[in-house]
Amino acid sequence: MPQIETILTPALFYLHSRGLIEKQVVVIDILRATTTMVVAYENGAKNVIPVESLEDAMKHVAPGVVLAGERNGVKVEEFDLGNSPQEFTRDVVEGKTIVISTTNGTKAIQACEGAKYRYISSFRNITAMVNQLIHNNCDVLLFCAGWKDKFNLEDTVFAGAIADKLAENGFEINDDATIMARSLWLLAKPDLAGFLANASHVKRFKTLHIESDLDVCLKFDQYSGVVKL
Ligand code: 3SL
Repeated sequence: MPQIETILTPALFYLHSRGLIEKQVVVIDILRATTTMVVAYENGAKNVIPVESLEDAMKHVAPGVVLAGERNGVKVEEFDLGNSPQEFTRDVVEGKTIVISTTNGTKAIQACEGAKYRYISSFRNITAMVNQLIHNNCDVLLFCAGWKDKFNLEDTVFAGAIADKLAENGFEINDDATIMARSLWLLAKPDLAGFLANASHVKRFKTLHIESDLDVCLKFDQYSGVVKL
C-alpha cells in the first residue's frame, strides 16, 4: 500500500528530497498562498504560475498576466494583487495567467519541483485532492509551507485531514509527523476556527487587519478540481 509522510516545515525538506521522483507531493499553505491559488482557479484563472522571487515574477510581465504577491503578509506595492483570496474575484482573474510570489508558499512549491506529481491544495478543494491522491495510488508527501521555516498549526492540521482520509482508504501512515498531524486534525475538526484561534498566523492576520480572509481559507469543498503544477 502507498505510504504517507509529512514534512512539517521547509527546513526539514532536505530529509525528503531523495526519491521525490516516485512521490506525489501536496504543498500546503492554508493561510494563504495555496488557498488563494485554489480560489484563482475557482474563479476561472487560465493558469497560476508560482515563482519564488519578486524578480522572477517581474520577468513574466505581459498583456493578460496578473502579478500577485506579498512579503510578510503585505501586498507587493508594484504588483496588481496581494495574496488575499478575496482579491481573486472572477472579474479580475477569469481567463488570465496569474504569476504569484509569496513569503513561504511559493518557496515550498519550488523546492519540490522534481516530484512525480506536484499539487497545491486547501480546504476549499480537499475532497477533490484526496480523490486524486487515491487515484494516483503512489506514496504521498504532505509538505507544510510553515512560516519562515517554522512549524505552523493550520498547515499541519490540513495535512492531518488529508492523511486521515487516505488512511481510511488503506494508505499507510509512515512517520510520527503524520501521526501527530492526524491527531491534531481529529482534535480540531469539531471547531476548526476555534482550534486555530491562537495560531501565530491568525494573530498576524489581526495585526495586518486581514481577519476576513480566515473564513475564506477555512471553507470546505468550494472547488471540485485539483491544482497540479
Ligand atoms: O507565506 C505565504 O506564502 C503567504 O501565504 C503568507 S500570507 O498569508 O500572505 O501572509
